[in-house]
Parts: sequence; C-alpha cells; structure tokens
Amino acid sequence: MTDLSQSRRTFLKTAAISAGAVLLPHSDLLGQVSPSSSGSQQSDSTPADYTLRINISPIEIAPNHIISVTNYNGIFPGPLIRLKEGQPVSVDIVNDTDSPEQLHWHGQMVPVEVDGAAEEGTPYAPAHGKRRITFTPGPAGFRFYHTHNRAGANLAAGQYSGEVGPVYIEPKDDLGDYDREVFLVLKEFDPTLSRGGDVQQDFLPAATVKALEEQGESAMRASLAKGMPHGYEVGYNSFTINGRMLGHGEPIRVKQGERVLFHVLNGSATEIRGLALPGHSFRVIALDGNPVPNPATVPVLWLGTAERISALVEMNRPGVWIMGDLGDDDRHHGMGIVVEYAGQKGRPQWEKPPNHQWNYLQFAKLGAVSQPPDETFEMIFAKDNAAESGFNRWTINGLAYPMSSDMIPARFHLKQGKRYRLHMRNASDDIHPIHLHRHSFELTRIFGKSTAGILKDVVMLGGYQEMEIDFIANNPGMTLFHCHQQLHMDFGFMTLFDYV
Ligand SMILES: [Cu+2]
Repeated sequence: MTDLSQSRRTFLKTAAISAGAVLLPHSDLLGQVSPSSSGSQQSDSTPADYTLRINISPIEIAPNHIISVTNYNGIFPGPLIRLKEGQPVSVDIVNDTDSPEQLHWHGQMVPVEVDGAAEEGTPYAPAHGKRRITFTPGPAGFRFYHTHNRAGANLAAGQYSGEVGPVYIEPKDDLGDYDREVFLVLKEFDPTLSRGGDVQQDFLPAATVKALEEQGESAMRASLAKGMPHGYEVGYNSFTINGRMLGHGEPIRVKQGERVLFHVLNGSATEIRGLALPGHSFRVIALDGNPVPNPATVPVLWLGTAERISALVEMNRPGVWIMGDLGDDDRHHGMGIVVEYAGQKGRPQWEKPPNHQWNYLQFAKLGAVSQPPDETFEMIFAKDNAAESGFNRWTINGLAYPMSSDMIPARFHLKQGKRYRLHMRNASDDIHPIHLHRHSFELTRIFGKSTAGILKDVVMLGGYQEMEIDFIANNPGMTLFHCHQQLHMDFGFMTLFDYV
C-alpha cells in the first residue's frame, strides 16, 4: 500500500513505447485468458500481504467537518493497493462492523469465491470476523475495490459509505513516458433523499431511439396519472477528491513541463462526474484501466459511477488552478482539488472548459469492426416509477431482481469460450453505468455506430439509447450484471449469468 502520488522518474529512460501502450502493452482484447486464482484459505498464522479492516470511524473532509462513515483502515479513500499482474496475493478482509460485508474486486477476472458479490455466491466476511482470500491479480491497469453490500433505503450502507479504494495492477512489462502518477478518487458524502428531477445528458451524443422514448414516457405518464410522485433520488451535501473538500487537501504540486498521468476513479454511489483542469487538456490513454486503441485529447473527462480514466496531462500553463467538477454547485461544495505549479502563488483559478461531447468512439480505431458473436442476448431496461416504497423499481426484460440478497437462478446461460453480445435497450430517461463482473466487455455498437477495440467493465448507457457490448465467456462461474448506480441496482437492476 502506498501513497496516492508516486514518483515515476526512475522509469523515464524506458520511454520508447507509445502512451497508448503504457498500461497493458500486449492485451489481445477479449481473448485474454483469465488468470488462475483461488479463494482457498491460507493458514491464518502467516500474515496476509494486505489487510483491509472495515470499521466506522471519523473522517475529516475539511477542518471541523468530520463525517462518520464505514471505511477501510480508518481512512478515505481506502489505501492504494499496488499489485503485480500474475503474482498471487493474499488479503485479509477484517470486518469490525455489526453487518456481514462483501468486498468486490472491481475489474479483475477473479473467481466467484474472491469476487465479492453475495448474489454470485461469494461468502461474506462475517460481522466481527475475518476472511482471507488469495488470488492472482489481473488484468493489468487501474482497478478498484469497494463494498458490494446493497443499501436499499439506508444511506449509511453500500457505496454511500467510505468503502472505496483504488487498485493499480502493474503490467508485467510496463513503462511509459510520464513523470509521475496521481490517483484521484471522486466521492460525495452526507447523502439525502429527494424526489427526482430531470436527468441532464447533453454531454453525450444525441442518439435516442423513438420507440424507447415512447415506452418510457407513456409508463411515466401512466404512473403520474395514478397520483404517484416521482421516485426518490439521492443528493449530497459534501463533495471530495481524495477525501478532502476543495481547498482543504494538499494541492497537487507540479513543475512546468512535467507529464502527469492521472488515474481518475468515480467512486460515487450514484453520480456522474465531469472533470476539467482549466487551460489543460487530457490525453486519454486508458478507460477502466484498459489501454484504448486511439488515445485522444479532450478538455473534460466524464465518468459514470465506477468508471475510471487514465489520462496524461502536460503541465504547460503555470498558475494555481482548480481541477474540478463542471457543476458549479458541486465544485463549490467541494468537488475539486488544487493544482499548484512550483513558484506560483495566489487564489486557485477556475475557468469553464470549452463545450465538448463525451463520445467513447473517439478513443476507438476508426472503422474498426468487431468479430461476430456466437449468440446475442436481448435486454430491455425499464423503470416502474416510485413502485417500491416510493423508490423506482428497475427491471431487465420485465423482471426486477428480488429485494432480498438471496441467490436466485441465473437468467442467461453461457458456454465457456463463446462470444456473447448484449443488445441493451434503455426505456428510461436515466443514464445507466452498466457493469459486468469478472469479465471485460468490448463496445461493439454505440450511438448508432459499429465499433471495436474499446474494452471496459462499466459503460454509460444514455437515456432512451441502445448499445451493444460483447464479451467472451472465459471465467466460469456465476456472473453478476447490474447497473452500478446504487439506487438502481438495489431496487432491481441486476441479473445473473451462469456457465452451463
Ligand atoms: Cu441505472
């Protein structure tokens, strides 16, 4: 476990490879073989490589602004865990709380016993107990860990808490032309319930499907006509980057000419974030830790819940800047961090970045076409407004995952080695950060265009839009698929794949 900011100067001499190859030079896309791992119990007498201790403790997010949240090791974010691809590791999950816990290794191709999802059958770390897991980390790149407990209406539970921490898996033969890495974890606190309003999605390309819009709008009209209020949404009062509100943490101190590789994680339970650094641009080299085929430069990074972006910034505009959220209100309430050039003084400055649409396709190879799938699964996502005790109930093909966390039979069945396509259609006006456990998927059709080469584990599906993603069934066992928006997953937006 190391500090969130690390000097990488020692690696500079081996900077011959392109930026796009920094994180995972020899990825063969979906063909990756899952690393061999196990959840076998080691003798408890030998210390584990890492210990993550879950407890409730005070976290100071600004002077005299202390929140009490469940967290890892008494800090927020949880410690950065640096692992080596292919090198087995043991972790003790020590649970000092009164509730059983699931710790999910997001973005890693681990077995069910390790993954951290009760719905798949991962054993809990018992209340006031401990569980030791061992696994082989992979694939390389920026991953993270977080609680996989469902919260329901309890805004102290699930990912509303401080149970989020970054993981970086060193590639076997990494090395890139940057001076250092900075890890940023974006996270809100002090949640409250409110009645939902409109969802803004102007940052995505407009590609709504008329039929989906008609279905969603007529369902909503019918619900409101029955006198139902809008379903609950969650809002927040405090906003942090690396656990501190804007202006109250250590600035990121940089020198002119430095090349900083930012690893940004949206650790939110529910929110989408847009992040900018005035006068600077981001060269996006990896999405969700996976190198993109076409690194492209953008003024703003957009991240749905649980998405990660690795982006290079050339420090070429001396000053003291606010790297912050595009939403003025959220930034004023803390969602930002100061970037300070050596020798520069003064009040941190914010400037609104140029308008820019966030389009995953700009990081794909132009005209690339994916392989055809062996089978396509049709999925339609819909919202039953306020149907579950005032919360929206979410369905996949008409069925909501039960509110209890009991294991239920899988609805989709996979054969090992086959390539599957999910044709996802969103009959709601909400954006859904869709997540598949224990596998990576490839974007194959988005905003009405075919594509290939972008590998992710979370993708934002726009309101009334459709999308296709492919994955190879290469990691046998129960596999959870869900929307990563906590309110959505907790209220039905989950389903299971199994291997037959
Ligand atoms: Cu959702």
